[in-house]
Amino acid sequence: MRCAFAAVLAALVAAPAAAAPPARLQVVAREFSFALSRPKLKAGPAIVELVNLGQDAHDLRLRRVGGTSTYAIPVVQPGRHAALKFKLRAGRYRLWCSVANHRALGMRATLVVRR
Ligand SMILES: [Cu+2]
Repeated sequence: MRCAFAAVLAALVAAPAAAAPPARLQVVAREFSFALSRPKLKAGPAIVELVNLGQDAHDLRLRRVGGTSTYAIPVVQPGRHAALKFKLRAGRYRLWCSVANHRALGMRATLVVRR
């Protein structure tokens, strides 16, 4: 029994870095702001969760500065949340809400993704 446990432990320790869990970012939306659970993430797969603690519907858009593709979490109703997995390259990302004029009202943020 003890040997089997040691073997499992050794296998876990030897697991390649590719098996590392994805980075996680939680974005809390309110009128009219975004609060990020962390300002920086490590590049690679990331689970981004949008939590709507406001009274209006909100969505989330992410775009790397200098990049051409925009990642999106579709509209989330008040009191609800949604999460999507993205593969993020290193760089600086702009985050915003694309509903009505929410971006101009303050629903924007910056995220740094490190190598
Ligand atoms: Cu919004």
